[in-house]
Amino acid sequence: MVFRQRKSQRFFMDMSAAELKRAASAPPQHPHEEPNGSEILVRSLQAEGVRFLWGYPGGAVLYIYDALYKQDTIEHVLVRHEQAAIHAADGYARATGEVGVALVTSGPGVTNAVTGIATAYMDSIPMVIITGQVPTAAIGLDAFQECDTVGITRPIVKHNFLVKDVRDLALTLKKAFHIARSGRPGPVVVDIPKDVSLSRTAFQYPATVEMRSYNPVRKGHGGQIRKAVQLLLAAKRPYIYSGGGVILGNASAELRELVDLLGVPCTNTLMGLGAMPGGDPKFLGMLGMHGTYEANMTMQHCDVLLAVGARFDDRVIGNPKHFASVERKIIHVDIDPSSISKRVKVDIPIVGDVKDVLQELIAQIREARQAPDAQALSAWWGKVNEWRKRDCLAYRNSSEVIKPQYVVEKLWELTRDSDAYITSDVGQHQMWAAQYYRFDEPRRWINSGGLGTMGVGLPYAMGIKLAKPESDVFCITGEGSIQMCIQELSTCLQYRTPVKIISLNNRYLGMVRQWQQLDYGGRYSHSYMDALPDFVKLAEAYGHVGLKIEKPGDVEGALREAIALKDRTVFLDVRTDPTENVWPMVQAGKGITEMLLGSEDL
Ligand SMILES: Cc1cc2nc3c(=O)[nH]c(=O)nc-3n(C[C@H](O)[C@H](O)[C@H](O)COP(=O)(O)OP(=O)(O)OC[C@H]3O[C@@H](n4cnc5c(N)ncnc54)[C@H](O)[C@@H]3O)c2cc1C
Ligand SMILES: Cc1ncc(C[n+]2csc(CCOP(=O)(O)OP(=O)(O)O)c2C)c(N)n1
Ligand SMILES: [Mg+2]
Repeated sequence: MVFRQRKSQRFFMDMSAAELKRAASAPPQHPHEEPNGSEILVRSLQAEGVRFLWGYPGGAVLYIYDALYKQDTIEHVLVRHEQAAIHAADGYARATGEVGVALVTSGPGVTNAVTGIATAYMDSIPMVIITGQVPTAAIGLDAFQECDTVGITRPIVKHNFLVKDVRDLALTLKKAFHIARSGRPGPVVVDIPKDVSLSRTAFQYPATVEMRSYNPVRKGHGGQIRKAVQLLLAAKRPYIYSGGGVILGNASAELRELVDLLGVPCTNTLMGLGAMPGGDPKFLGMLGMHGTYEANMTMQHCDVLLAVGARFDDRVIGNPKHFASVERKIIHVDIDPSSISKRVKVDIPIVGDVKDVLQELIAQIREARQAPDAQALSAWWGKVNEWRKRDCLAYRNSSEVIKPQYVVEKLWELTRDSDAYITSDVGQHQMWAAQYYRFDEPRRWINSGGLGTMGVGLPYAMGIKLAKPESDVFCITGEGSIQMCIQELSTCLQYRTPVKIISLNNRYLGMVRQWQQLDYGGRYSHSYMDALPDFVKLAEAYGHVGLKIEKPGDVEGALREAIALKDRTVFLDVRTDPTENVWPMVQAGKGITEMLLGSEDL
């Protein structure tokens, strides 16, 4: 087997930002020549401190690939499908907080990337996607591999650029990185025609960038924060609902401090898990469609709700009329003014960065030298703990058939004290991972919430493992989802990114089957997975280890074996109960307290 000799991981990790910047300003190979657009692109990426790039070549980006060949600070990972390039860079961004960067060619390269870009957009992930374009003179002429990249991606990016002149390239890239990572983060596409990637000009990377029309607010309005403090201190039944914005804004420490300071219950959305420690007594678990009974009941019955970096998604509030049917005051902190009062009317809007705003809130509460009414708070906790007693995540384990919840619980037990990252795909397995793996830290739970894209799990894991070579990276998936990007097993081998795939194989598109059982009269239309491949052989064919697990008693041993095989990608084909459902569940159209807690509620 021939591997491309990969530079040692350490080499990249050891380079300081200053060294990367020095590489960017190194003189060109032919000093009499100005750099071409491709070299300018590479140097701009170096100036931004980019270490990894996921991509796939093609005609329109060959000059760029030539420039990549001549440098050695950025490691390019050749994926097997462009969708996976975007997902891998997206996973890297989610786990590290840095901008994820991907490179694809024009036409089919771009259209293959669309799902990845939309996935990142829906979850506000900072990314820069470089796309090749046909030469400027050929644009609009139905040229070979031409598509309107700017038009196709416009609704699924934070911003996009078509660079028509090489003299604009460095500044455009500077803007792209700035836009991607500032304010509400998001993906930015930079479309570079082939002639631009070849034309030459002087290179200077701008140190700063000013955009008159783009100035995201960081500091919250002092008066609004004061009002929020008064409301929180006067509350009898306060509740904090935090989301992906707290993770994206690196504000978990502030959230934890505020929760402790006020002594109030707190919930996280699917995207916010890890912001509060999973085992903290003030944490009520995830809320929403598959949230805990206590998290949803508390949402509906609180009198003051502080929403931080969360966008009142339909999966969270259920039927909006039911949600609005009770009186409560809502304080909403969000960096994007368009998120505020979008789905739910709020009383105190605070536009600003969650870290800045929470710090200010905490400072003002401390200054006020007041605490919420202790008696009222204790009565409120009494109610919350009553709801908690329902123990809604309890499930009946079995010694005959493997329960998916048991697999996730075991994984949590075996990895809770280690430096583990968990990715997932989309479906029932995703919900069980969210419910039964208790995330204690932010950026450890990596999944697609907004677009709900099957196929992300493996590329996410692969992207994270490259950045975190010492950490164990697990992908909890289903036999349906894993097949959407399974070709990336090949990339994992080439770049030596050993990940552990735990496929909860129920032989069904389980989440679809569950909806068909509950809402479509048990008519299981095309949700059964017949003719599945032999995943063990498939893993082996890709050069990895495959294990099939069929008995509950073998689960722990197999997980231990996979973890012990530190340097190997291991595919665990875990045959789980095909009839198991995700509980609790709020069915479509129902209010968030109208939950089904188990099959006995049917
Ligand atoms: C099968 C399936 C089932 C699901 N079930 C559930 C469920 O039961 N419960 C659930 O919660 N979700 C569920 N989801 C996910 C759901 O679809 C949404 O993705 C999720 O609820 C949105 O989370 P969020 O509100 O935290 O918003 P995010 O999409 O994470 O948005 C973050 C918000 O924070 C803001 N923000 C970003 N950065 C900052 C900053 N620095 N400062 C301030 N604000 C900032 C943004 O402007 C945005 O408004 C499910 C998804 C799938 C696929
Ligand atoms: C790309 C894509 N296509 C379709 C869907 C709709 N969908 C959501 S969950 C699901 C089933 C997933 O099956 P599997 O991966 O086996 O997971 P399970 O629900 O069985 O755990 C489907 C088809 C989706 N989310 N993404
Ligand atoms: Mg399945």
